[in-house]
Amino acid sequence: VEASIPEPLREAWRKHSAAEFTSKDEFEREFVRHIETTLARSLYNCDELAAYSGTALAFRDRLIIEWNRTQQRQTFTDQKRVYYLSLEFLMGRALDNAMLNVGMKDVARDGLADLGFRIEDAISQEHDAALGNGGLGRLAACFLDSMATLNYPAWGYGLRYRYGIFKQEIVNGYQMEIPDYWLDNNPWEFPRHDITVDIQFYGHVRKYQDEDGKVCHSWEAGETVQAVAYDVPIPGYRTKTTNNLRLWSSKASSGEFDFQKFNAGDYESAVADQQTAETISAVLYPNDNLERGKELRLKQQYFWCAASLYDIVRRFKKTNRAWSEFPDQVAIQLNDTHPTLAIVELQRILIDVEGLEWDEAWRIVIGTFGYTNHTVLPEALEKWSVPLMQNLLPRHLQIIYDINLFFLQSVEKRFPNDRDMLSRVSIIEESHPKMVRMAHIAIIGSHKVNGVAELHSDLIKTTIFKDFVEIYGPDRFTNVTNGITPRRWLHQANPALSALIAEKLGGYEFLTDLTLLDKLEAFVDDKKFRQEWAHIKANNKLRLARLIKDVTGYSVNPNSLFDVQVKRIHEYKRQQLNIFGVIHRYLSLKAMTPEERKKVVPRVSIFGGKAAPGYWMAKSIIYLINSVAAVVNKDDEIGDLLKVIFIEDYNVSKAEIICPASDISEHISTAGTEASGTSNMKFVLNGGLIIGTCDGANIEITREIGEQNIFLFGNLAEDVEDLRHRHFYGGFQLDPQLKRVFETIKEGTFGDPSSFNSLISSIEEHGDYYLVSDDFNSYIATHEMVDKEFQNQEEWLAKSITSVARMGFFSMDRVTNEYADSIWNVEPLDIADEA
Ligand code: GPU
Repeated sequence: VEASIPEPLREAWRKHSAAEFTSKDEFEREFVRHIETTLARSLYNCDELAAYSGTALAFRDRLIIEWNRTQQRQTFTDQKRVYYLSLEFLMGRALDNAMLNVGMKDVARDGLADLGFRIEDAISQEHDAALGNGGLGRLAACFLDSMATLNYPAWGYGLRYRYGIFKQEIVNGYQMEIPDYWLDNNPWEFPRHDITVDIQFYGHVRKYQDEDGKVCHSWEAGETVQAVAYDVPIPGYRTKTTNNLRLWSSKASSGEFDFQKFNAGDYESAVADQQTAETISAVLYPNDNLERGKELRLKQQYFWCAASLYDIVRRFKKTNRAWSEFPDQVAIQLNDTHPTLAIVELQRILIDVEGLEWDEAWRIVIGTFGYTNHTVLPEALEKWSVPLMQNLLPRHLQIIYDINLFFLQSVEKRFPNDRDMLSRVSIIEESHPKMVRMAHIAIIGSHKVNGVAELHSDLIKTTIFKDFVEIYGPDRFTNVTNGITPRRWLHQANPALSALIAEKLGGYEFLTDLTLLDKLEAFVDDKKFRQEWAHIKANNKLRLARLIKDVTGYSVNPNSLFDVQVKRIHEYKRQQLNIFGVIHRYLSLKAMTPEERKKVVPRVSIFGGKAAPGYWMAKSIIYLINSVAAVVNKDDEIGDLLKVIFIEDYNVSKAEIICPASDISEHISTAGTEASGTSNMKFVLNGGLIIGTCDGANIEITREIGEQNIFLFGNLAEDVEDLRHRHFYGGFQLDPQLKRVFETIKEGTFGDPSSFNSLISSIEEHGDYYLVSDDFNSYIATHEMVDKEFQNQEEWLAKSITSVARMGFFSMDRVTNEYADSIWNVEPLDIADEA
């Protein structure tokens, strides 16, 4: 391709190709140029928001140059690429990350100072890109960071929601949802109006015979919507690789805006069609670990899968390879079952459009896909009603039936006369209406299925997917324990700690090889080092105390023990256990003499997290937390001994302030319910200790850091089923301390007790599904140990340092390399190798 362009032309391009700024002076020049021309402002009306935009645009220019080079290079070398399909990418802010990755943050800081701005003020102007709910979306974002850093040729594919996850406001203790319109002035995306795909819906299937008499199918659609690509550059840390996140936006197909209607004066209906098309990418569904089966959600899924596959197939076809080589060139990872339709769509393209035989096509499909499961909760396993699918995607339903037929025939051969097995593993659930089980398609159509922590991967093999292990053997199933990117979650969130570690280890190599942290253990007894460590934690707590003051108005004593639980509000994550524990603590404090109180470690219980708007129980938990806060925080008798804080609108940028500031954080899900958890890793990596159940990745964190460095409590996963059974058949005994907490609530101590009826009755009367009562005693006792151990600050510091030193395993880079080796079979490509 390159050689076809004449040398003089290439020379002219090279000469004028955009220059990258490399010095402070050049940064300032780029900054001022963008302020004055791109933004049409000047010295006189350049506020902090403009300063952010100017800086972002200067860095964006750099990224896009690297982006272009990366894409060219990846195309020329023509090696296998990874495509990460996720309905959620919880990216957070981009500017700080871009500056650190490019390595020019100090240059920008000095340049901005010359021009009258503090870099922190500019950074904090940026609106979070909040295209996700929680851990699943954040994991996707960590993947992108790590894949670019490790030089893997990789693309993310997602939806460009006009509205990301709602903004949470707390009004009179209740959660209110405010739309998050985040797209105005977003410098990080590049609209590609020339990259569009027409996506079909509805209609019917036409059967016909081709010239050779072969029976063929053609989907004659009833509606077409256009997908438009928006690209977001993803810089790696200190590498030339800048990968791409392609987000699809929906709009009316050019043919759809009905000019006839328009010309006839029927403007409203012409515009209405336009708007219907745009609804597809309008809003992110705000549920975490829950699927509700709404048609618009299915439309989103197909729209995004079909557009992405069209793009991937188009790229493959340019190479003129045989179809059989598709899996050698393309690995597609399904982030949960949300993109499962991509399996069906690829099979459809191969047989209906490209004319391959079924078996050959299906071999290609299986070779291409990998599926990651993120939950065993039954309410989160996706099922779509057959009539809904029949109507929206008639051809896909036929193909699903065929996949199922061939699959069940093969099962029948291996397990003759086992009808129960057939009905259990069938893609179709024989209910009314019949349902399509998406996880079954994902397993049958992938060569690897993985869970996200050891316990979780064992659970899927022994419970929900047990039959499939018998059918396929254990090799199709594997575990890859989650991780986090140390760039954002240590270096960016906790620059002082990162610098201290770098000083001790002689450089920042640990940011790309986190196992190097183990060298820190040699300094555990170094007194000065311990002091510096403690000093950094203290400063981070001050920073959080300022945030708390800003958003809640409450002043907290930064010398208190900061006890944090931030994550989506969910009964299985058990924020209710935490707040009941707080009430218990309050009652204990009230019962003490002033002398006894003097010995108490002051505590701040900090909560944060969003509830799905339709999740009544979760909203009641938030209301209880705020109601307890309102009473406790103004109780003069208690003062600093206990403060309760709910930080509204928990998001990625707040997490970056909260994680480095915890003394202890809570990861207290009912054993066997939290697939992995990833905030547990973020807190430990920042020197916080954790209290947790034997669940998800807590178990592996314990194995790595040592059980003397973690506060574990509660029943084990293997006992949960039995306990639940006993609640119903053995009589239910409420824990006496929890009983006292409930009585206090019922007396009206925290306001009208009827607001908390369902919270209490779910435990007292309805079987306590999440075992709050069973774990209460051990939870309270463990918190007493926390208090005691916190008083020995030297020991506490030793635990903190030792834990950080042993966290190397939880780097996202280890995760990415494991996927690359055991699922994708892809190799890195170092752009810098090229002249
Ligand atoms: N997770 Br399913 C979500 O955040 N949302 C979901 O809808 C589903 C799973 C989380 C798991 O709850 C968490 O344990 C895990 O660490 C995370 O995915 C990433 O694997």
